[in-house]
Amino acid sequence: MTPTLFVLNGPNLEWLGQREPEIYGRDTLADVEQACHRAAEKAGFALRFHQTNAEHEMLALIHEARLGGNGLVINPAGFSYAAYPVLDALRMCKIPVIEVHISNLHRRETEWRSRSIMTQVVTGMITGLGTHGYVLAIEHVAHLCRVSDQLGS
Ligand code: CA2
Repeated sequence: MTPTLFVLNGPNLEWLGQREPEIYGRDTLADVEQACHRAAEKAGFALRFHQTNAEHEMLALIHEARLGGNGLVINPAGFSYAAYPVLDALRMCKIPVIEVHISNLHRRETEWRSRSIMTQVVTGMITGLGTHGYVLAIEHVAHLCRVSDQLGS
């Protein structure tokens, strides 16, 4: 069966490419989705790509990924800072979870942006590499799946 990768996007990311291009670049979310589909296909994954502004929808998607997926790439966006139910759901994941932020959280104008609470439960984080961070995250999940297959785990 083809392994499935989930790419989940949090609040306001539907505005990507239309607001603050100096921070988030000019790619739209549709561009990101296309790039993720290409990277997933190349790595032999089926892809589920979603964006939601609703915390309960994000929770449902994380549980879907955790129960039926092989890897999760998530840009929690504004959920990164205070959404403890999202943190709890990510903590339950046994699959690789890569947190992606388009901007470099540590170079932002306010200190709170660098304090994602998700960091403590994810496999790793990519921040500041623009929308290319999503593609790199997919490639890394594919790498982890190959390694765990080789180990027979
Ligand atoms: O850099 C990222 O990817 C962020 O996760 C984007 C979030 C922000 O709250 C994080 O601190 C960093 C969402 C930014 C607000 O929404 C926008 C979306 C597109 C364009 C402009 C703003």
